[in-house]
Amino acid sequence: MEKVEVKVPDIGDFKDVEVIELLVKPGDAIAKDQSLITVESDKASMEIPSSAAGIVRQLIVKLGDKVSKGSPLLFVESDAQAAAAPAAESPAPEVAKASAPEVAKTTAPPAAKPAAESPAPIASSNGASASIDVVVPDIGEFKDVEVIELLVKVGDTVAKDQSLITVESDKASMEIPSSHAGVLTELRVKLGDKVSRGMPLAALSGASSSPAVAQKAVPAAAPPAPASPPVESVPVDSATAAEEPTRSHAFATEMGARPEPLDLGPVPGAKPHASPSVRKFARELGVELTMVQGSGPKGRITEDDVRSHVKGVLAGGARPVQGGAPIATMGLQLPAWPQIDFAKFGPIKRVDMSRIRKISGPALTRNSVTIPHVTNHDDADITELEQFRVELNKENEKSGVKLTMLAFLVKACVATLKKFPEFNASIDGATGDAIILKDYFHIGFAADTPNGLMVPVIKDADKKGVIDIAQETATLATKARDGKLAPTDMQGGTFSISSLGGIGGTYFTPIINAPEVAILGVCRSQIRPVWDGKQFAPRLMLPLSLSWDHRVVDGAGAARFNSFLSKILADFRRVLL
Ligand code: CAO
Repeated sequence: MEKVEVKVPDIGDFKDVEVIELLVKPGDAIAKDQSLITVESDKASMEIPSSAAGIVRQLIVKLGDKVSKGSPLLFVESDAQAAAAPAAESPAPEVAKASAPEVAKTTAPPAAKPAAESPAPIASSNGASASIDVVVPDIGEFKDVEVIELLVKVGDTVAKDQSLITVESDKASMEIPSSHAGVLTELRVKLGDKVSRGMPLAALSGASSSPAVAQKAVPAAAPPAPASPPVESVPVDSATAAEEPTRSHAFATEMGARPEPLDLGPVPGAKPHASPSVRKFARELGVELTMVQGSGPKGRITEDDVRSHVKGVLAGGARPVQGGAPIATMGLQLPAWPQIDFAKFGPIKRVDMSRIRKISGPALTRNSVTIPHVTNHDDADITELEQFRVELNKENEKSGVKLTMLAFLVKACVATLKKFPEFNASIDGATGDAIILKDYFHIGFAADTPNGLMVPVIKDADKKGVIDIAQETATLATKARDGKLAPTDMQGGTFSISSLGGIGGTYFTPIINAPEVAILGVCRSQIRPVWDGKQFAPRLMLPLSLSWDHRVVDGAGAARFNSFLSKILADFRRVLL
């Protein structure tokens, strides 16, 4: 085994840049090219990938550190194969050297960059009112990058070094500044264009004719690390090796970490898409970007989104706003979360939250804070139903299909939802002033998985029999536990059931799975003495806890819902009615 110290590669003038994100932790198995940290300057943010594969043994950097070329990042322990691979294919130090000048040219903030190092723009005139063609400067290996933002428009007076456009790759976003001052007469790119070095960007009139300016372009503002920027690796022990996953694999992992599948809106912990200037703007205002819903292409956050978010917070109110804009956090004035060094009080172990928890946690908080929840509890007598279920399971023992209480509950809920359609509804997210009643019955059920809670959905449960539903819940629960649920498996729910019956408890208060308006919590059934008018009889009672959204439903309706549901569970023939 070899212990390798991974350092920041030669990133030219890009010095003392702040570490804003740690993307790996001790114990992680990392691949070559996997991003280790994110650094950020005024004009760009970039991820620094690793050239070494192996297990992270120690992180040397921490959040807020300022790093430059050669700053140690972490120690990686890799096996012989991992060490051999880079040595044979692309020795990190050599790549670092080869890339250094490019990186040096492209990563420096414009102000700090000697103009002579950058390609000159095409100056069509040297006169006082020269027309200048601004081109994309040398941005190293950064090719065919997408224009995601136009920061100026024709007629604007542009200052030298003012950002003209923002481009973004998988690993970085950066603003491209103007090499000259002048009035913008033509913008030669549009949103979605792919640009590379030397491509025409804009035309300026009245630009300065100073040779110093006309001949020497200002470089691109702190572009990202090149496609595979090298990271210096310093062997500490002996040579190592490990199979090196491909770069596309590393990207796939990153994509997998996005919250897309669950469609839960802004997610703290997830990576927000925002240009460096927006990041800086948000930081200045103390806005957590992960809480801001982006309105730009692919959900990118714009400066206006940050402003709206702040306005929303200051104004209060929790109504969903047209266009999927962020839900204001109701102007809650809350004390800061306690920052405690728990290790002072005893031994601790830090465990990172799973991806699912990072996604579902904020959504649960949103739902809990923004929905006026009320929970009604009730008991259903399932003595006969349970006998029936056990009987059917005996009959079907050989078929391998197990009828669960959950499957009966799904069917009973569908019948109840048909009777009380306001529970199979959503508030219109666009206007907030209408209720959408759904004429389809897609029932979600909470599945406890090693990585956290998932809510797969039984589609068209009204059209399925109890046996089919039992089979489908079993399949979906297995998929959930194996981490194999597809996004579509979790979409479209109209009502949810959270069953803790197999585990225990009496009653609880489930959180509504927005944009649904109600959820049924079920706990473990127990034999209880129930007065039948003459005597106490032992009955199997199922505790029900129905949480509902008071904006859509009232307490009387919820009581009726529970009562109707209990009647169905007590006599399942009622499902037919
Ligand atoms: N009362 C008594 N026993 C019950 C019961 C109930 N309400 N519900 C289930 N059981 C029993 C079953 O009969 C079964 O017993 P046998 O093995 O003897 O037949 C056992 O409990 C296990 O049932 P199950 O859990 O395998 O099956 P299920 O269909 O009832 O549940 C699922 C499936 C996916 C809902 C469940 O596995 C699960 O993940 N539940 C947790 C949901 C959760 O975490 N909710 C909380 C959300 S809020 O954080």
